[in-house]
Formats: sequence, structure tokens, C-alpha cells
Amino acid sequence: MDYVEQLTPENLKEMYRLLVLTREFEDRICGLWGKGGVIELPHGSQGQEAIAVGACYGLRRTDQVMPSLRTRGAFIVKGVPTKVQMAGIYGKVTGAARGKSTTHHMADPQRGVLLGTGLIGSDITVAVGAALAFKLRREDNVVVDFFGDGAAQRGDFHEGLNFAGIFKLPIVFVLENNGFAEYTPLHKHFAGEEFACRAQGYGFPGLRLDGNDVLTVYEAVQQAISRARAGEGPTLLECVTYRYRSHCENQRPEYRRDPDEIAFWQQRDPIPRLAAQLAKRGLLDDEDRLSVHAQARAEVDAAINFAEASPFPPAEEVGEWAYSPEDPALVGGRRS
Ligand SMILES: Cc1ncc(C[n+]2csc(CCOP(=O)(O)OP(=O)(O)O)c2C)c(N)n1
Repeated sequence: MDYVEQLTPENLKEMYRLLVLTREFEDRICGLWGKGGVIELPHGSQGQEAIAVGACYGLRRTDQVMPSLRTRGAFIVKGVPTKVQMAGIYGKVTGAARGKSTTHHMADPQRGVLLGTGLIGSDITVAVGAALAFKLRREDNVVVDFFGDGAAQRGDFHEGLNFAGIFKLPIVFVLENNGFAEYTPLHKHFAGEEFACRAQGYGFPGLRLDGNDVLTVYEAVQQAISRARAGEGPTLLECVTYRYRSHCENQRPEYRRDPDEIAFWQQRDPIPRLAAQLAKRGLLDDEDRLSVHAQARAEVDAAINFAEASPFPPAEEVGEWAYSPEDPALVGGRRS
């Protein structure tokens, strides 16, 4: 089935809007970092937005995503309001974690956003557990699990993919191969040609694809989801991309980037690429494009204003919601 063929002009324009909004959001928080207000240390996803947007577009509300550090687009597509995300970034009570955490390690169970662990790679086995729960409950939902090339070098990757393969779990492993694991370029932590072929060792398909083309990502993920919903098990998708910014905003420019390398990737930037595809089909002219960008700026402005105007959580809440209220011994964060 060709899933891209079935997208309507409105769907395609909406994908463009989501890419632009994700980029705008990330650019703004990176720009605000260090100037007071923003307490989340931004780990920018600029350059690799097509992966999260392409993978999450078309997911059901009941499908779950396990975010990576660079899946701002997943929160946006899954419908976590930008003002709630921004409030979390400012540590305000109106954020998803009521000021207890930023958008790193934030969850939104109603929208199917799972809570990661903060330990690179260990989210993979948590996501596999969520897929196992779907299977045990006989629900035809899927889990989309995002992680980087560095995470794929940890033992959790092997344990998670092996388990998911054995039990044919409904999960799509989306590996964001952006060429770096923190400071370490790919060639220094990987002697292989590609990650996708590892899937063969776990008994399911693996595919390496252009992670900067939102429609390529969408097609591959939709195919994998259809396999997963049909009970045929997981797929590993290695999405090749590049991140423009440093690992995170408080780092010195630790790796000297080759200007030719940056120029190479800028020519493949997911946003102008989709704009060109839409323009070719007569779906987006210059005026539309400027209007999408202006709307994204206005939405992020409103989110920043909301976050700045929101209060910090009251001190009395410090022990609340830290433990499961279902455990009577731990209610209110205190052992009785
Ligand atoms: C177990 C563990 N080791 C180290 C870290 C610190 N750390 C945070 S992100 C990161 C790099 C992850 O690289 P990759 O998975 O390729 O994702 P990317 O940052 O490139 O998107 C590291 C080493 C961590 N969070 N957990």
C-alpha cells in the first residue's frame, strides 16, 4: 500500500505546518536559554524534525510514543499543547509535570506520550514493555519508540529488540541516526555500515531510510504500523539525519563541524524540501509559506507569554505525585 498517495492536500499542508512549528519552537527555546526563565537545557532537534513529524502523523490517540531527547515534533503531533510544553520548560505549575520536570522526562498518558527514564537506551525496554501490555490486553495499538545511534550501542537495544522479536510485539523502533552520540561522531562508536541490518538478527525487518524526507519517513512508519497492528511484530527503521546544533545548549562548540558537511545537510533540510514538493504540486506558494511561518511564530509567542505568566508550583506540592497514590504506604510522597 502506498500511504503517501492517500494523503490529501490538507494532510500535506498540515505536515508542513507541523515541521515549521517544531523548528520555530526549538529555535526559540535555544535562543532563550541562558537569559533567565527557561530552566530546561535545550537539546535541539533542528534538522531532524522530519523523523518525529513523519512517524507520528496519523497515529491514533491510543498509540503510544516513547520520546528521545530530540522528539519535540512527537509532542507537537501527539497534541501536547505548545503552551503546556513551554510552561514545563519554564518549570511552571501549568507544565505537564506541574513544574516537577521539564519536557525532558515529561509524560502525557492521555495523549499516549510515555515517560522516558533519562538513561540513554533504557527507554527501549520500557517501550517494549508498553507494547507487551498492548498485546496482553489484545488492543491493536502500537508503540513508536525513538532513540539515537548512541542509544543503539547499549545493551538495552539488544535486550529490547530481541524480546520484541520473540513475542512479535506491536512496536516500531525509530532510530534517529544523526551522526553523533553526544560528542562522539558515528565513525568513532560504530564500525558497521548500517544499523538497519541488525533487525535481521532479531527476526524482523529493518530499513535504512532518508530521515530528512518527511514523506519517506511517513510511508515507512505507516507500513511498519500496519505490520504491527496485524500481529506480525516489530520493524526497525534507521532514519539517517543530521543535527545542526551542538548536543545541548550549554556545551562549548566541542566538535568542529566541517562547513561542507553542514552545507550538504542544509541542502537536504526537511522544511524547504517539503515546501518544494508542495509548491511543485501547486499546494504552497510564497504567501502561504510566509503565513505558515508567521502563524508558528505567533503560536510560540503565545506559549512563551503563557509560561512567563504562569506561577511556579507551591512549595507544599513538593512531595506530591512523586509516588503512586495507589500504594497506600506512599500516599502524598510520605511513608505512613
Ligand atoms: C546511560 C547514559 N549515559 C550517558 C548519558 C548522557 N547522555 C545524554 S544524551 C547522550 C548521547 C546520546 O546519543 P544518541 O543516542 O546518539 O542521541 P542524540 O543525542 O545524538 O540525539 C548521552 C551520552 C545518559 N543520559 N545516559
